[in-house]
Amino acid sequence: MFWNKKMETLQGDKLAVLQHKRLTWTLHQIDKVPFYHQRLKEAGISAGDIRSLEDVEKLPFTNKKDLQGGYPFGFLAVPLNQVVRIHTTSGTTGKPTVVGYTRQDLDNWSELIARNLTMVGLAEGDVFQNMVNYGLFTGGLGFHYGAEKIGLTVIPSATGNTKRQIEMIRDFGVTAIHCTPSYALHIAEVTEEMGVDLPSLKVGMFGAEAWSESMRSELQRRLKVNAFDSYGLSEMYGPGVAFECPEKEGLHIWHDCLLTEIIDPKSGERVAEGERGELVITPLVKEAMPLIRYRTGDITRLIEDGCPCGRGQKIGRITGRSDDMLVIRGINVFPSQIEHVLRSLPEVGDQFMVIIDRINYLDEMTIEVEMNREYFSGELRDLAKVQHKISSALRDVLGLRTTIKLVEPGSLPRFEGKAKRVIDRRGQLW
Ligand code: DLL
Repeated sequence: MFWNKKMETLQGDKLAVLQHKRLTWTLHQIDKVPFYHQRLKEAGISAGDIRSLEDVEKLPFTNKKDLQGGYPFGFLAVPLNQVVRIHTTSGTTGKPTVVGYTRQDLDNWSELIARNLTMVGLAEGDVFQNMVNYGLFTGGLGFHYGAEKIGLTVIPSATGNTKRQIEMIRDFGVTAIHCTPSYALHIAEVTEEMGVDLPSLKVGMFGAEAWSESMRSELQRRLKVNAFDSYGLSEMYGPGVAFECPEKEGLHIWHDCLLTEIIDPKSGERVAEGERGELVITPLVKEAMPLIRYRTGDITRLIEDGCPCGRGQKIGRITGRSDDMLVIRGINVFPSQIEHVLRSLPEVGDQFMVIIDRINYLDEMTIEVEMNREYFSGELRDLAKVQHKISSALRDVLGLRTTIKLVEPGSLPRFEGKAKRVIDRRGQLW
């Protein structure tokens, strides 16, 4: 099923002509932002120098720091009275990133969400529970309006009160849910504790944080849903940027609205075709906050080999962020690799927490792992066996020795939004 078949399946020259036309429009739009006006002047480039899509490489990058430097409204290309909504990202360091939307931006955003929901088979008659934060976080309102646009019955349940959420899914005959994968896992856990079935549920759309294939299998098994990965970032509207089709071999990134590149995060050079690197996006139709070559920090690869569903370009599942890569004793580790290993072991329960310390100048990684109740016999000998199994599985994948601390099921924190699973204490003095 398509929402906008023409755009979703546009290919070849027709697509390139449209992208180029929109890129040129974007370059005129960004020129209204003093930051960019100055940047392009310094780089000696004007919109006229971008004669083809390839020329985008001549343009300077934009990164999160630049956006923070423009706090609050320095990146708006339209007067504030044309901005009808503002979202911000929390930002763990420094000022939050502020994103403004014109009415047209909101329409375009809903269009992308509408395409995604239709792509996974949702239509009028489906009942959709949106279990993400409805505030400044883009996941709530973003999905909400796209879902209404295609006529779903939307329940804006937001986060919290998990038992009530589960009752609503059951009582309202909810067919589709949206939340972070960590919250979905918690929903599964509480549903099991309550001993209820959720027979109406068929689709789960999960995103806003990295998750793995093993987590997908687990969520599909425990919630009995068909689980789809959803990627997005506030700077590009929010969710809706890229989404899996039923083939589940990558996420379609909407080529008529977003121009993509993959670069080596260190050198800034483009990587060879199909190689993994940092995703850089130039949005092509953003009015209020146009950007050029925005460095997402997300690590993925482009998949261009054609999808049986007929839609265009895809990105691979995000495997981590260039800035959350941990360097442990010189070895690069992404938290998502740890998650993938842990979730593939049946002895491991629902949650884990990675703690990194520097002891006598050496990095030490301890992973607190909740045990699966079924394997929790209480026998010390069995525990040692499990500990050993987990640490060798991790050593095989990461090439690193880790200390595994098994903890009781249910004892680690649960998350309603994005999970925080790494505590890096190396920089701290006490
Ligand atoms: O997380 C938007 C969103 C809401 C996406 C709901 C999907 C569903 P931000 O808070 O700005 O926006 O965070 C964006 O989250 O750069 C990635 O690092 C990460 N991220 C988002 N989706 C995925 C995903 C929303 N499917 C940042 N897999 C991005 C891995 C993801 N990481």
